Amino acid sequence: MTTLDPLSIKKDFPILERKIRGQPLIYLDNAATTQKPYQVIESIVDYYQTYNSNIHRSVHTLGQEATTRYEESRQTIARFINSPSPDNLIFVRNATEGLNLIANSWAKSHLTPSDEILVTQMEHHSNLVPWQQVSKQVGCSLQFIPMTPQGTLDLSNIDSLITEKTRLISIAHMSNALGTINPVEQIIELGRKVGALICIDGAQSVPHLKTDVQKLDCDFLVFSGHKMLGPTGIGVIYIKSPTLESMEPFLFGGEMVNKVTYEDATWNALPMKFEAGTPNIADAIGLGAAVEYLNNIGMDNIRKHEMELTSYALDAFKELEEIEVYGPQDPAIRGGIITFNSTEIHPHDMGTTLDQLGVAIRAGHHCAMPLATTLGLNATARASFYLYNTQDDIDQLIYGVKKTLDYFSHGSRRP
Ligand code: C6P
Repeated sequence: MTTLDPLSIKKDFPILERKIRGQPLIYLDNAATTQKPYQVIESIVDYYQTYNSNIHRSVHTLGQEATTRYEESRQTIARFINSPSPDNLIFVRNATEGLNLIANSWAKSHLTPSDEILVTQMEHHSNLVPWQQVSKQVGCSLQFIPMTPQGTLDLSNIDSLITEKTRLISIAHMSNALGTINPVEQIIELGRKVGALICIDGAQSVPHLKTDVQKLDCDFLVFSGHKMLGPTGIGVIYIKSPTLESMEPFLFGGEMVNKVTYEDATWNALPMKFEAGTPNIADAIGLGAAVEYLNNIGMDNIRKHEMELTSYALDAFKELEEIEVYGPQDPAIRGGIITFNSTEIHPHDMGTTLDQLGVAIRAGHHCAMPLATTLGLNATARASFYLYNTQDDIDQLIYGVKKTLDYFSHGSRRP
């Protein structure tokens, strides 16, 4: 039995009281972005209403309060992922910017033409395109861990893929397009044997799975605040020492400097060295509030709840013969993401028709076009869950899918 109460959690999310086309909103697009509780919204309002100020600069009271709250938020997030120090965390705009920071500040200066970067066939564009650019610029090669037809990683030839040439392995912990939870621990262990650095794209995993960077022993971890109840425009990158200290910044300007002359400059202490210009103060504080909210519920409870929802949804979809569900069938290696298609209906039509019933899902290639091509698909429909979703939400989804199938197959009345 689940140990969290989604119905009482729902009450913390004002948007979930909304009606869409006269129907209660059933929000199942959490892999794209999650909704925000009062606690997060109020923390942002509180910053702007009571202590709005720039940070790390001003000696006045507001400046000190804002600096304290910004740095407290960094500490809260550092504890959340068990970082050895808050100084290993850099605030960025989102996971995408975090990956670009690694590409520009580490990969371009540390890799050579004989090196290899290893990713998987199921990466989001944000964990693929930056590495394509690095390999073009440096002349190194980009390798791919293939997928099985079930949407898991095919590790049967992994020894020939992770070799002495592999300098960086960058993989999604959880696929946004299939929900697959990848065996990152096993891949990290293999990477360590050949001295490769490991980057984990935690955009889909950090919001849903308890994450311990020391236990994982990864070199880089990136994630986005907006997918874990926090605001948009704020993300985090964790970088392990001493890799962090070996990196040069790629954004230059105010706040990231120590001493500046007309000719040259030296860099500020970590992590400010990588946070050039005025940062996104309000949203960094909002992300701290989001992490406190998640801590209060408990990440293990969230995972358990999502596994139950996923099993329930997988069973319900099995009853629909016209629907194919992609990705692993075992909820133990799958997050709360159900990607599905019908041979008869374009996923955009599915999404639009479900919207008539108040059910919000995503349709498209989910920013993983090569993965869709590998599966021989242009687009899929995707429902994704979070802590406030209930079995009733899934019932409404299934009802909507049935109505849509009925409407498109038999031309019956629009739902
Ligand atoms: N996936 C989705 O609907 P940003 O946009 O920077 O916050 O996150 C990028 C990103 C990186 N990796 C993975 C695995 C992701 O899922 C995402 C974002 C959203 O699936 C928006 S495309």
